[in-house]
Amino acid sequence: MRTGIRLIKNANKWPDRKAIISNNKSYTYQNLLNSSEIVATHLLREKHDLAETRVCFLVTPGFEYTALQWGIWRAGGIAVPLCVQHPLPSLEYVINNSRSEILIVDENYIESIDPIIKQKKVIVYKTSELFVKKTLASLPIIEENRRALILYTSGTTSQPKGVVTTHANINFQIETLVTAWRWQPNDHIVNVLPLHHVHGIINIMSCALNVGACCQFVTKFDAGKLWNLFTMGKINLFMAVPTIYFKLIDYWVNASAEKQSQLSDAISSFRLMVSGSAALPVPVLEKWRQISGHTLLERYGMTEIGMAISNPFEGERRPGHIGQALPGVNIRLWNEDGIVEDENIAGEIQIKGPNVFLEYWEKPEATKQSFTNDGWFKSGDIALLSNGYYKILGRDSVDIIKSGGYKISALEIEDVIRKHPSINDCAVVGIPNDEWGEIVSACLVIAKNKKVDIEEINSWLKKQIAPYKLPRKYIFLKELPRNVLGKVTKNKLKNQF
Ligand code: MCA
Ligand code: AMP
Repeated sequence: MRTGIRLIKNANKWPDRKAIISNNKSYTYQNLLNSSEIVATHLLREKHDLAETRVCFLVTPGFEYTALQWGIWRAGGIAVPLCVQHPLPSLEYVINNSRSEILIVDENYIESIDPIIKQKKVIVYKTSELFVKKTLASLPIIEENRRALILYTSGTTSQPKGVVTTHANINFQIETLVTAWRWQPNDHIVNVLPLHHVHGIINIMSCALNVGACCQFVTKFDAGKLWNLFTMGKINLFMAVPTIYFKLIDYWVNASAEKQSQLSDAISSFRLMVSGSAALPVPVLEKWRQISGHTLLERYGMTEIGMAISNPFEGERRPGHIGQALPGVNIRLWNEDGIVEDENIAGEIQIKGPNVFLEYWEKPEATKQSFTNDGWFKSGDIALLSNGYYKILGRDSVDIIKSGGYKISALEIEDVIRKHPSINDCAVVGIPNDEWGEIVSACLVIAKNKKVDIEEINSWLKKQIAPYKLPRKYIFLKELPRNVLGKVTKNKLKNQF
């Protein structure tokens, strides 16, 4: 076999096992191997190796998505998944910033990206074109240390940065979770998460496919439909963001007593249920325990590091805590006094290990800034250790918002809003919310003699930013509260909502 990509190597061990269910169809590992080889052949054209060419793809989660990702890797390319909910400017940003040379698009998104196609800067394929059989090319050998994936993440800069992970990073990120959470070939997981983030791509899809398990895709989250799927009796593993558990609870609470007991029965025999991407509120954990008999396993991760800290598979899963370092991952807390040696003292979570990303794409200065001089990645999350378990206290930046599990930059939204002709100034903050974690909220200063209509602002914004970044609350002020240095006092502003 001619590849160093662990997922491909492993798939050859169990070709006949069921790998994927999507669109009511089942696919084996052999189907994945065959299709990804065809995709790789098409992408290579006459070349021997894509040699880390960036390949963007705007594709609905499912079998084709997975085969394309594998095909890009097998041809030697870097996979750059695009968010299917993003409006044109956000897609354009990722395609241009990654300097992608190839763009793969599902038929149903073609029209929406017509202006990009017309620019003719990238080679565009319709997804179906890459699955047409042809004489197979000889595929390059992919070394583990080659770049594999770029995921865009929002941070303390206005525009998202491309997080580059290598095949070695990905192999390790998968391996540590497979070990810690005891992934098994008989596992059957449902994936309701978007596939432009680590949670959906690594924790669910890739862990399942690494062990010969089955990953079933649902392309749009719907609490009722998901509960229905749970009652079919096939699924035994579930992972999601806290907002999804909140919505599943809401559905259960509103069901009849008979239905409630049917739903609870369906999930009581699951092997494992995991929550992450944002803080799991203790009341949600408690209610889910009452409904399902499961204590949700809460874990902590980040695009730059995959998963780093987790409650145990066996042993105490402590509500309100994220657990302990995963196997092979080094964690320390750091504050202005240096490394935190004692329990109950707050510090920034810093991470070192084979899970940590290679670089921010073409941003050497930002990459350097995100590590300490002795090579630890600075997460920006503040935590303490309490009786051997880490507990998150907050973030060091008020400009990062977590809503529905998505990381959102307040600065990015502010930059867009300020371009509106009726708005003089604005500040965006995250307001705590039981369902969403935080709600994106904007304070607007209207330009003199102008009027604004929230609906008009929202539909104007929708054309420029992803729907999950839209402000859901607005207030209007004559001027923004600022400190003596002229900086907006966002914590003060939050109280005004
Ligand atoms: C949607 N709505 C919202 C928000 N999003 N309201 C407030 N805040 C929001 N963020 C509203 C819409 O306006 C609409 O309202 C209604 O909710 C339904 O909208 P829809 O778009 O259909 O939402 P949904 O499909 O129900 O989405 C909820 C979701 C989604 C499934 C929880 O947000 C999601 O997939 N989140 C997961 C993101 C993720 O994978 N993050 C991982 C990244 P109306 O009905 O009034 O019109 S973090 C990561 O990967 C790291 C490594 C880690 O640790 O895991
Ligand atoms: P992202 O950059 O989208 O990968 O999001 C990573 C961020 O999500 C982390 O830096 C944390 O702030 C947050 N996060 C992930 N898991 C948890 C958790 N279990 N509890 C609190 N915050 C979390």
